[in-house]
Amino acid sequence: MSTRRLFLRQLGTAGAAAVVASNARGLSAPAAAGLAGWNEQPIQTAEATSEPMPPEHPVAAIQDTETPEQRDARMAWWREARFGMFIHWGLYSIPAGTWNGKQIPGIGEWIMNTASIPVADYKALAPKFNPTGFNAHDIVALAKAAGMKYIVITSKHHDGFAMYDSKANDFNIVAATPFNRDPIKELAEECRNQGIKLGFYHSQDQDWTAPGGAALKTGDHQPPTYHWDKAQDGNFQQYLETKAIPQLKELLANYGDYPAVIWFDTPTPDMTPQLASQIVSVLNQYPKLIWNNRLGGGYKGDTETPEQFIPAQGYPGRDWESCMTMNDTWGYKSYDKNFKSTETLLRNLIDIASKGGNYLLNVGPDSHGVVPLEEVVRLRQMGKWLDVNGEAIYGTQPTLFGAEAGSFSDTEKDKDGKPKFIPAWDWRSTTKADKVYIQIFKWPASGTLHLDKMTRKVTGAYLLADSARKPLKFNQTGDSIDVQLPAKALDPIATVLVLNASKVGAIPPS
Ligand code: H79
Repeated sequence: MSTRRLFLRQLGTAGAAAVVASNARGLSAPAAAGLAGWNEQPIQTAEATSEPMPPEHPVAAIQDTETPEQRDARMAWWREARFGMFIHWGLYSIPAGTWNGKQIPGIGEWIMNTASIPVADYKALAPKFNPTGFNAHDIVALAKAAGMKYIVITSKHHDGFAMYDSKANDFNIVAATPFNRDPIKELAEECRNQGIKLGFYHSQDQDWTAPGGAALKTGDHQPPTYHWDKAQDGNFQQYLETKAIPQLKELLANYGDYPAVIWFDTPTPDMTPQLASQIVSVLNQYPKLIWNNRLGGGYKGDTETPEQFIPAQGYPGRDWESCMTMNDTWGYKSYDKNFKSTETLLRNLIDIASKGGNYLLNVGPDSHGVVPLEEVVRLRQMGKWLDVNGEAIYGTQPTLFGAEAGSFSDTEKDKDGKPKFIPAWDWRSTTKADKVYIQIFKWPASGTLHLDKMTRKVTGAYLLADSARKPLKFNQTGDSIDVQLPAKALDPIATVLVLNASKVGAIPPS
């Protein structure tokens, strides 16, 4: 089996329905150069279907044994949440994209790999790390002001540096830096106080400073390990048993009722079903825990994790979460100013909600522990919109329509030769038991919003941004409805129309 197929397999996506990706910049996914099949959308090919099924797991995961009701209960808060904050923060915020005077291309947290930095040189960053500007209260308050319902922070990224007080390995923020504080503990306390969930990103497979840890290929690094320093060589199983798993145990045990989520990343073929089972045995001891589809070893986890794109049609029947950066890096890079507009970020959130997914939007604090101002500004603007319109996002079900998201081109192909998905940005829709929400991006020039296939009987209409909730006139004939809107949009980005329309009042199909 090719490495690429193995990656798809390990992400649990092989054989699922083909969907083509788009994002609000109109790029087909994954847009980043050199992604080389990693985290690609599932592609149904003869090759994929003819492959043998994944091997039996020595240990069944909780997802394999729980009832649908237990699963619904376990996933309830996450499905309600819709919007979370990803925090990528670590030693890489010191070089911030520059090494030996050279700007290093690519994502900032990959600098050690991309610039082939020797282990000893990278480890020498730790004594320089003293992020006294870090304030857990302010970051949690920022997430809340943005309307985010959970935070996922890097407890250890691929560089192997633990951002918490680890007894299992001393390359960590308490033992190896002058800072001598545990930011994860501080965040856990603040999240508890401010009523928001906390999850931990944990790079279980790649680890570039621990002997035996894996490395994905970049540049001219050589197979089979793609290491660039002898200090990285060792045994993967030993790495797991002496570092990754002991650290996972610490993370699960030492922070009270958190983590609510463990966010694994970049499984490699090293993570066999047997080795992954050792991790699953640990996870199974935390029956409320949610973990993603990136453990490896063929485990599907709880969530699909499209990275830097929004799937054209979501993942019907699966929980999913699009993670994205605001600029072009996860870890802080001083010179990356390519920030998406608040309009794009809000459209993405709405687009994702309309397809039944969550948006995990990243911030990359700098080496002082401070969130860049551009990110703060955008998050606050998103929060303002959500203050007014949040009920059209949180706890909603996907659209009853579907065609509004866009369509597959007759002529343009994506890079796999499949019809390209061209998103449309007129409106989106979300649903609740007694309401249909229409998030209008492009205000109709006619002053009338027309919907086909409105399969519920509408009993009232108003705009969320209208505090008086003035009833709007509408005319419904069968499943076709026209709503008379005011002359101008109430919000420059998205004005939300509410249609009172309950499931019970559904129009019988003619
Ligand atoms: O944590 C963030 C990324 O660091 C991590 N996942 C998100 C959430 C991630 N790791 N790997 N990848 C994403 C994709 C791998 C991309 C690669 Fe490359 C392509 C590795 C080598 C070629 C990008 C380009 C990174 C280095 C060069």
